Formats: sequence, structure tokens, C-alpha cells
Amino acid sequence: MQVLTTIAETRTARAALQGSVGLVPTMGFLHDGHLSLVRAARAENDHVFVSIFVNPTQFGPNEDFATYPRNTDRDLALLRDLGVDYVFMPGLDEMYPAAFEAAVDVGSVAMPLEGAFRPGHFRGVATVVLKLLNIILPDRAYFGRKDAQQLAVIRKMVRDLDLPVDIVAMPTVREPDGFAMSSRNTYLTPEQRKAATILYQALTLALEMWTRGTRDAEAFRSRLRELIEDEELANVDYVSVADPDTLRELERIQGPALVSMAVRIGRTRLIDNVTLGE
Ligand code: PAJ
Repeated sequence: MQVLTTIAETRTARAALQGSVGLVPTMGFLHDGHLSLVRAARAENDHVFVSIFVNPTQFGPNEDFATYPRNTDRDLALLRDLGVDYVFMPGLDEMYPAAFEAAVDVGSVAMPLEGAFRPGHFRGVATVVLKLLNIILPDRAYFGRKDAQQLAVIRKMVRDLDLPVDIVAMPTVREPDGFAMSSRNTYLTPEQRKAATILYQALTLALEMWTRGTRDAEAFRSRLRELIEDEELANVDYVSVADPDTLRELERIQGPALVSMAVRIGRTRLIDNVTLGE
């Protein structure tokens, strides 16, 4: 496994390759969710790149950029074990030299939900992902459904800007009690971790309602919100039932519907989702 820190050496390594290339973009502090993406990339491509870069432009001024968890040695050991060929780990100045100004704005899909609570977040995500795609030129890039709106934003960027890459979406990897894995889970105290199972309980309720035949989207939003608000440690930012591609809120569920939520527990903001009727 080769660790690359400059764009120039990464381009040189890429140019020498024949066969298909898969890319898994990450911010490190890897868990089984990330590793499931890496395994899929390993199975489906001749060469696998993983990027590790905590991207400052997708964090708000009051967010956790400075304290975002990092453990590079452990990450590299995990990636080596999975047979990754290249890890791209640029420094901040390599990705954002002093004169850097450009940004990618994908439009309406980035506006609601996470976009509304985290202004500028998806502009930062789209910009850094476009840079990574342009540096590594993968045939396939792998993303988790855990970040459903991020996935929709990236798919829209690829479609609107004619990027020559296949976006592969992978299912959310969960703890045994259903709690979705996330690098930020390390912020939770044991008591908060217990309370955090409320997100999965709410998604389970959504699946039950859908199975019983409920199709009124507002019924889902209000019932799930009620359930989550019964948990004392939980504060709801939003509960949404939206079109999975446009992220527009639905009135009635006819095709597939993305049920997503953001819940704060203490200072930690958790997101999770499920798609109904896929
Ligand atoms: P990060 O949060 O490190 O996540 C990297 C990838 O892992 C994303 O595609 C995310 O959806 C996926 N992932 C996270 N938790 C998962 C889980 N429990 N199950 C399955 N997949 C999971 O998302 C980012 O980094 C950044 O925004 C990035 C795309 C790298 C741009 O900076």
C-alpha cells in the first residue's frame, strides 16, 4: 500500500495504472461503515484508492473541525489489511493553497434539511469531492446511504456536470442495536449512547407504518417527531419524508420516500434515514 500526500505524485501513480479504479473518499477515523465501502471497491475494481482528508470547508464556524476525531496509524493499518493499493492523504495547503477560491453549488437538492441547518456544508462537500474525482479519475466512487442527502448532492453534481464516474451507493452499517455507525459517535457518553437508539426506533416505526399502509407523509413526520421527543436527551432538528432524488417534502407517499432525521443529543448531532418503498 502506498501513501500519497501530493496531488502531483497521485496523478503520476494513477496515470501508470491499467484496468478499473475505485475511490472511497473519507475523513478518516474509520469504522465498519467506511470499511464496507472499501470492501465493495476492492471486490469491483482492479485498483483501489482511499482518501483521508478532514475537509475544513464543509464544517461551519461553530462546528467540530478542530476536534474531529483522527487516528491515522489505525486507519492505515485497517486499509492495509483490506488490500487497498493507494491512500491519498493530502495536507490542508495541498488541497487549499492560499489563492484557492472556486466552489461547486449544485442547487436545490443541497438547500433543505442538512443544507438548511449547515449553511455551506454541501458546497464544501461537492467542491472537495469534485477535486478528489479530478485528481484520482476513478471509474467508480463509493458513498454510504447513511448520508443520504450527500449522496443525492453528489449524484446531481455528476449528472449536471457530466462527470465520467459511476457513483455506487452502499447500505448503512449499524451496531447490533440498530444505531448507525459514525465517526462522531465517539463524542457520546454511555448515557447519551443509550438515548441515541431512539433514531433507529423511529426508523423502525416508519417501516411499520409503511407496512400497515400509511401513506400520508405528515402522519409519519408527526408520529416520528413525537416518539423522538419522548426521549428526554433528544432534540429534533428535523424529521423529513421527501423524494430521495430531489429532497422535496412529500404529501403522499406514492413511489420511494426518504425518511430522514437529524437529532441532537447533548452537543452531538446525529443523522439517520431509511428509504420506504424501494
Ligand atoms: P465520512 O463521514 O468519513 O464518510 C465517508 C463515507 O462513509 C461516506 O460516503 C459516508 O456516507 C460513509 N459512511 C459513514 N458512515 C457509514 C455507515 N454507518 N454505513 C455506511 N457508510 C457509511 O462523508 C464524508 O466523510 C465526507 O463528507 C466526504 C464525502 C469524504 C467529503 O469530505
